Amino acid sequence: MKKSRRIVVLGGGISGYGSAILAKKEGHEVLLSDAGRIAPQYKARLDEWSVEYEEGGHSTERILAADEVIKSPGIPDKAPIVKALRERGVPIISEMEFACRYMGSARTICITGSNGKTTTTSLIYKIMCDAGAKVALGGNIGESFAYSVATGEYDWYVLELSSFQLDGMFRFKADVAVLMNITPDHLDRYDYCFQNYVDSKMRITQNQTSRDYFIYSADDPTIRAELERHPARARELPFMAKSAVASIAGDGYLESDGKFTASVGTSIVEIDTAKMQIKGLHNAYNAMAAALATMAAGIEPALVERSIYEFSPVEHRLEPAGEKDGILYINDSKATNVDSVWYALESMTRPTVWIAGGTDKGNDYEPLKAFAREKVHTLVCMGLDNEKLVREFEGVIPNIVSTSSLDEAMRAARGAAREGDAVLLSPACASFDLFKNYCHRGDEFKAWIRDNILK
Ligand code: UMA
Ligand code: ADP
Repeated sequence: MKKSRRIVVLGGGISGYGSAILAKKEGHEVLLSDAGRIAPQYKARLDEWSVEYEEGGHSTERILAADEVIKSPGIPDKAPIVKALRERGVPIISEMEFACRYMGSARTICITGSNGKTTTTSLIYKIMCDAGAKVALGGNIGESFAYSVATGEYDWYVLELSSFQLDGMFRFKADVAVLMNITPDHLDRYDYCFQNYVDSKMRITQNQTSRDYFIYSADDPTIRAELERHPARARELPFMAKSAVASIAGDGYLESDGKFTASVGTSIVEIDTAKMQIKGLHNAYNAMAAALATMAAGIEPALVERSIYEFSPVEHRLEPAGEKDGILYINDSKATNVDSVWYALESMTRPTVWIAGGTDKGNDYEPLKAFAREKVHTLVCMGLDNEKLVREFEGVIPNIVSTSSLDEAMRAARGAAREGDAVLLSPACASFDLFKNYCHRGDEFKAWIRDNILK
């Protein structure tokens, strides 16, 4: 008989309801506890599985008596209940750590990085689906991984992993691990220490053996430095662009003519990035990583090639949002940090009106100035406090306009754009001053274009 344990799940969002249902299905005694409100659709699923839950506060004594706690990734370590659990020595794990115990012989492709996770994960998932694999998508995207383990039968799980999820993973092992890049982000959760965040990202390789694969950007100096200090045990499949590291022959290798070759053993695929629907150097990296990961999972190169060419941008990531009077509008609302905007500007082939701003996360704008000087003729600042952006780009971009609403920003952008230009929303900032989140910001941008320009 399986041993029943007292499991407490903290948080009743996507991660929490899935974990609680899986724990219940596996015969454990479960309490799900949420400090706020649980959404009606999650309550309905919890009721369906007769999972006990509480909301509007945590009943501390009962939670402290748990054998193990599954913590939702959005709950920070400084939350009083988490501190109390640590003081008591109760093990705290993530949804992934818990769910992997019950996934039988299924295998995982896990993707992390500061930028490019969702695009690369979605592309890998598409390639696997198109090839007919029994595959589920989960982690920091879509449905809960634990819920898929509880309710489905899969051979593969494609999991996007945030650093918060990796922090609660100990015995979990990725069969195929993908690390896109490491640049500063989420430092408020890591004591403002970049190395703490780097250590979290490097956990993607933990427990890997020589039978597993580790796919990573060899153009990323932080990853290279980490690997020099802690060599990987898995089979390494680096990807790179020739321009950045000319001397190393890669397993994914982008030539200056825009073609890349990716090879795993005898499987080789050649892709012309000019023919892909996702544009820019960053998307060449994403496609190389996806090609390597799926060939490592045994997918035929011809199928990999077909799906890469078919793949269109994920919403809010350099997504074309319409063209009128020779002006192309591009929605890159998900670009909430400097590195993602660097790649957006890198990929611009037209003179650009750039809309940026919002809640600044302590950004260093210096890396953006060369592309801004070369490609941007107008910067439209869109935020409640634009002072820093205006100051940083004065003398770099000829025309700078300060606005404090989307409507004002869009009118300014349309007024400044000429035939042959691009209007790019790529904010480098969080959206919380004027919008609910980045999706809301991108949706409003597209709605304005639909209602005022394309109609
Ligand atoms: N809560 C408490 N106690 C607290 C704080 C919060 O009970 O002290 C409760 C809230 O009231 C809420 C619940 O916790 O009901 C929310 O938990 P959560 O914030 O972890 O959100 P989930 O809906 O479970 O979604 C999480 C991830 N969210 C975050 O990491 C912030 C989802 O990633 C992920 O898809 C999902 O788990 C499944 O694994 C989203 C995300 O924004 C996409 N990720 C960040 C990002 O991409 O930048 C990291
Ligand atoms: P994540 O899930 O890591 O946030 P996304 O695929 O959602 O990554 O992309 C987030 C932002 O970063 C978008 O603006 C996108 O254009 C940009 N981006 C995508 N891939 C990369 C990459 N490999 N390197 C840098 N920026 C990227």
